[in-house]
Amino acid sequence: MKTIIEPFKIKSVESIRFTTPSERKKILKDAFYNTFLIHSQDVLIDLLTDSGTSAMSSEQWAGIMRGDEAYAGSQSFYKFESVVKKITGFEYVIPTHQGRAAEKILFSVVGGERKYFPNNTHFDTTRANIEYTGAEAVDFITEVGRHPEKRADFKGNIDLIELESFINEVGPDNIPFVMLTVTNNSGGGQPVSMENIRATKKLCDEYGLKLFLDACRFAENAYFIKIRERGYESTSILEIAQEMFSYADGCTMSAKKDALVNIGGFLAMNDEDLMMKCRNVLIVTEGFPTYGGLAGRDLEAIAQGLEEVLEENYLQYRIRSIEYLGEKLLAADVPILEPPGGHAIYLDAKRFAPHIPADQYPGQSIVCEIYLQGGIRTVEIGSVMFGKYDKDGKLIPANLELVRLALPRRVYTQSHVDYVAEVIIEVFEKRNSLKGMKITYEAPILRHFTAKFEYI
Ligand code: P71
Repeated sequence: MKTIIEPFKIKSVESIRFTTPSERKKILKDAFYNTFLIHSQDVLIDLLTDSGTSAMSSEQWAGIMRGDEAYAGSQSFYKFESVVKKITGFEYVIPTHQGRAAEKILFSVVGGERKYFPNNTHFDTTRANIEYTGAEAVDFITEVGRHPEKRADFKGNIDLIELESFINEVGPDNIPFVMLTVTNNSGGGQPVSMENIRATKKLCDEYGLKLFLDACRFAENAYFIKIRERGYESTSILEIAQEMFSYADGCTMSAKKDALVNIGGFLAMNDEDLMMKCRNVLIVTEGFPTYGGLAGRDLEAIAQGLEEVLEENYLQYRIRSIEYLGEKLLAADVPILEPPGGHAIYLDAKRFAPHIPADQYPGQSIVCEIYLQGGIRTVEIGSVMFGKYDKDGKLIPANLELVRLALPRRVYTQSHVDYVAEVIIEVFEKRNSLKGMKITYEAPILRHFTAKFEYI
């Protein structure tokens, strides 16, 4: 087989800025060792997130010019709505300015004290929006999904046995719906199989529960189903996505991922009563139902991006780029979460820096060293992001201590990825000199965005 190439050519470029190691030392200190606080001009390669960082196509930019900016009944809305309906099959589509706005609206309607929302693994904003209403967010990842070193095709699957016993324990009346995050971001960008989605739907039906998808990376999930699940080899990505959504009653979506845009999201569902309640919140918080916190041009770009993301050449290149980085790191014995996920490589900080205990945030220490070494910005997805405290103020660590290298879509080329691998391998070679860290400031909610750190 020949090299899988980027299925695009570059029309417009953006310079990236080189810094020296001593400059980076100062920059990192001034940012309190939190990569969210570094200015992007001080970053050479930005792997902080794949969210809102995609390169748009010339067709999307053309859509930006075509955007209809009417306050009500914009043409761009109807175009957006028809693409979302084609893919998801849901009756009602509510545009929002990003994924968490969809979550905020939905959970403010269905959440509240003594309510429970099971998921394979909630991402941080979903968990935060649920907990903000007083409800509880609970994760039921399968056993294999808890082990970064174990390979399996669908490590994003929800554990249906645990889910069922939980439903019986708290009672189905206290569960407004079950969620599945495709792909499972906090668990390593791992896909959920069609079989698991179907079985979750069946279980939900038995208890009269609804099922919602957190669909941010639905196309990457669909591609994994195509290449890994029996019976889908010759099914199109669109048809796979349609089947995935057919088992659900609704979805939340951050268009900043698989809709290949820089801003946007939506909420979609079949239940008319629920939609009306959500729409009322939308009008108060986001805007009129035909723009929902976005400009008409944003809706055009999303509509076009949702078509492009279904192209198989694109998804093959996308998934292969991540796998390529993973292979380079594995060849140098760098411990990563296996197999590589859909949008990112996750370093396994517990094995990378075993001398640093969880309450000294090994992932954060690795994140800092990667920046110092090569100007690459990554993010900790471990006890900084998901850690909690017990009543004595002792850290309850996250299940996994990970460092995420998220690849923006269509932005970096193979030589960028080669450079990233070289830097990570250099950091790994001097791992024994990595030092533990402590938090000197933290906000009460989503602390990772603004936390300040120091070396111990
Ligand atoms: C990611 C993000 C964006 C992010 C969020 C928090 C800290 C760092 C970066 C956002 C997601 C997501 C899933 C599965 C909902 C959202 C919220 N991910 N569900 O991975 O991954 O979407 O950002 O549009 O509000 O870097 P939003």
